[in-house]
Amino acid sequence: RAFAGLFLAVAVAALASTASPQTLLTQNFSADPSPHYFAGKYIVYATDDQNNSGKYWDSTSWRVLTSSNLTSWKDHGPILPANIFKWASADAKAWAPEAFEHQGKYYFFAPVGGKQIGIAVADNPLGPFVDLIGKPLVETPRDANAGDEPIDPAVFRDQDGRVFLYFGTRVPKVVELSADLKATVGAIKNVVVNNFPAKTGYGEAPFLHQHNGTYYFSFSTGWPGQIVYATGASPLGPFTYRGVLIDFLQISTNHHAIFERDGKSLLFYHDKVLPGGGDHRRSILMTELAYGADGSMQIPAPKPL
Ligand code: FUB
Repeated sequence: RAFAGLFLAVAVAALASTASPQTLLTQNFSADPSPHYFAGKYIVYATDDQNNSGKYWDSTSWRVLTSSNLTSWKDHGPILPANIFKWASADAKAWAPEAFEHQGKYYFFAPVGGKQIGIAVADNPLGPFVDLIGKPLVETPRDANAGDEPIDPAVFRDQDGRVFLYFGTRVPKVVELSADLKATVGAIKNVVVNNFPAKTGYGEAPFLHQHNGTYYFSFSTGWPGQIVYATGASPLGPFTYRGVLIDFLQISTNHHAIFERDGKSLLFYHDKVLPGGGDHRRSILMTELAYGADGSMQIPAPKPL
C-alpha cells in the first residue's frame, strides 16, 4: 500500500510537471495586466489592487513589474501615479492601463476616473512619464460616441503603421490615432462582432492582436464575464465570434492581454489566487496560449491556479 501511495505521488508530480506552467507574477494584489517587451526586458503595467480600499478599485497609482526571463518577476510597486495628469481629480481611480513603444519613446495610456483616458510619454519604460497633451486624449461627453465609460485602453499598430486605440464599457470602441499619438483621427466607431451567442454581449477589456494574418479581437463579456474572442480581416472589423478563451472566474471581473514574441504566445490575466483575494484583491497570472489549425485559440493548461 505504501508503494502504491508513493507511485501515485510520483505520477501526480510527473503530470504536474508536464502541464503548462502558470506563473503568478507578484505576491502583491494587482490586476488588468498590460504586457510588453521594452528596452530589452519584459514589462507589465497593471492596476494596483494592493493599495485600494479593498471595497472598490480606487487605487490612484499603477503598478509595474519587470522580468528578464518571464519566470522571475520584479515588482517595482505603484510607481506611476494618476497625478501625472494634472487635469484628473485628486482621487481619480487608476484603472486598466496600456503602454506602447513608438518612435523611440514609451507612451502610457491611462484611464482615470472612468470618464477620461490620458496619454503620457517617457524616455524610459519605467518613467518618469509626463503628460503628452495636457488634456484627456479621449473624454466623455466631450468626444462624440466615446460611450459613457471610456476605460480599458488597448493600442494596436497595424502593418501599415496606422495606430488604433480600442476602449470602452458595454459598447466596444475604436479610433485611429495620429502619427504623433497626440490626437484621435476621424470618428470614434463601434466595433462590430457578429454571430454572438444569444444572451452574451460585450462588457469591457477590449484587446486586439494579429496572428498569422488574422486579426483577433478579444474582450470580457461583463460582470462576471468570460474572456471571448472573435476574428476578422481588418483591425477595424467586423469580427466574427469564435469562442471562449477564459471562462467565468469566481470574481466580478475578467481582464486579459495576449503577448506574442519569438514564436511564443502568452496569455496574461487576473484571478484571485492569493490569500485574501477577491473582487478588489486580484492577482496577475500568465500562461501559455496555443492556436489550432483553424486559427482557434486554446490554453493548453489545466484550469487556472
Ligand atoms: O481594475 C478596474 C477595472 O476592473 C478595469 O478597468 C476593468 O477592466 C476591470 O478589470
